[in-house]
Amino acid sequence: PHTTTGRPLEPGQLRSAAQRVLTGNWAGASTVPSRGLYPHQWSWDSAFISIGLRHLSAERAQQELETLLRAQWGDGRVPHIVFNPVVPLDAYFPSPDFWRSSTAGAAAGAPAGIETSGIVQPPVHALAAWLVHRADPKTSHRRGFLRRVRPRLAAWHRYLAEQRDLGGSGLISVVHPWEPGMDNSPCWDGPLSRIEPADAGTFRRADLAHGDAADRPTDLDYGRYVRLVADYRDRGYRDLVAPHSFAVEDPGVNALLVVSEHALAEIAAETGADPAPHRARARELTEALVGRLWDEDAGMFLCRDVRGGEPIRERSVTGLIPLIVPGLPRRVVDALLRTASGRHFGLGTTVPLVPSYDLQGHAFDPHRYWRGPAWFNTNWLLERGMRQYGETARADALRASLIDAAGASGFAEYVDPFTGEARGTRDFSWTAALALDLLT
Ligand code: 9WN
Repeated sequence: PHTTTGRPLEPGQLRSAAQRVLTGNWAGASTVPSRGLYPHQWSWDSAFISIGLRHLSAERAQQELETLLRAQWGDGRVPHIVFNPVVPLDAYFPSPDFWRSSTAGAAAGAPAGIETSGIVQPPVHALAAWLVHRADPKTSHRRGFLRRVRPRLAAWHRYLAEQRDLGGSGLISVVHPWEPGMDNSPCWDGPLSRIEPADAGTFRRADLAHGDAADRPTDLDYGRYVRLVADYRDRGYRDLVAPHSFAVEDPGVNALLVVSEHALAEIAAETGADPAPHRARARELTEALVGRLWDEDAGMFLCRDVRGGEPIRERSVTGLIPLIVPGLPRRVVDALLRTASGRHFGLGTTVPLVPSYDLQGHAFDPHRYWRGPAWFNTNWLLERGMRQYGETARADALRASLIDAAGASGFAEYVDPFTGEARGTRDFSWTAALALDLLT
């Protein structure tokens, strides 16, 4: 078992410790986010994990993404969980018997031989596939990696464009708080308050067996998560048959789609296909993102409640993630950098890593999941964004903090933004993978 020293590790130690986590969490054809809390395959986790794995084994990194994409539905959606059939049903909630993808999702083209969830996560996959390819083009060519994943990635993006523009703005919407991957962000509190929670007696949370209840979403949150899934499932996981009761345009999710469209353009060019449609789509999405979600007064992007028709006035790290989008107006870049280091996020002034939520916000909690703690994937994205805009000193500082916090916390799922104290589960795969990526 991994021990937490509470002190940063030397690069050599960190590299072998990260490798140990990824090897320990490898399940044969993909990696679990964590052995206890998350014993299946998760969509955006696998994308981040493959970005680290590429430094250990190009073949495994490719397999990670291929396994996920094999569970793709006929309508193009990439499910947020691919269930491992040998894991007991009660190890994770909601389990396959709750989602019932192979039956309830049949009309949407859910695969028959494999159980998955029916919602999605942020589309980081094309970016990951491109980075994985570039790490070892020879192995990639030999295995026909890009040729095999390209049509699936294109179908995935097509699903989002055609089925998920619920606000009619050109941006995509998420229809469940699990979709943006930031489950209990205060951004969802308003839109979720309209949802009648499912009765707590009708389901059993498995997460509390592995995590401290004070670090996790509340039972009331879960009641609403369950209600939203049950409603979606009961309409056959179809998006356009009736309005979704929860629909939000999230800047982080849309930014990741932009970056993945750019990556898909590179993948198309590399495989002899036409990159132009992906470049055009990336441009359109970038314009819609800035036009619709940029908030000059906040100095950052805000989520938009599609049902209520209003911006959501909460400052979440998701509103800084668009820094990874290339070609933003310089005034937007400068404002994002100011906001990241200003009093609401405190980067490099009061905290070493960007917290998930406004340090000054009414709902801030340094321990509760996406309501304050610092997460490694969001900080990795910001580091990349800073570097792309020539902010080398800031990026170097963030990189060093991220590497230190990953090692000192035993590759925690998230950390207290002030003290760096480990919270959530340990030996968490994307923390290990992204630290490894930054070390390399
Ligand atoms: C629900 C696996 C996932 C991450 C998410 C994170 C958490 C799941 C949960 O774990 O969500 O999908 O059970 O809480 O919020 O970002 O992908 O690591």
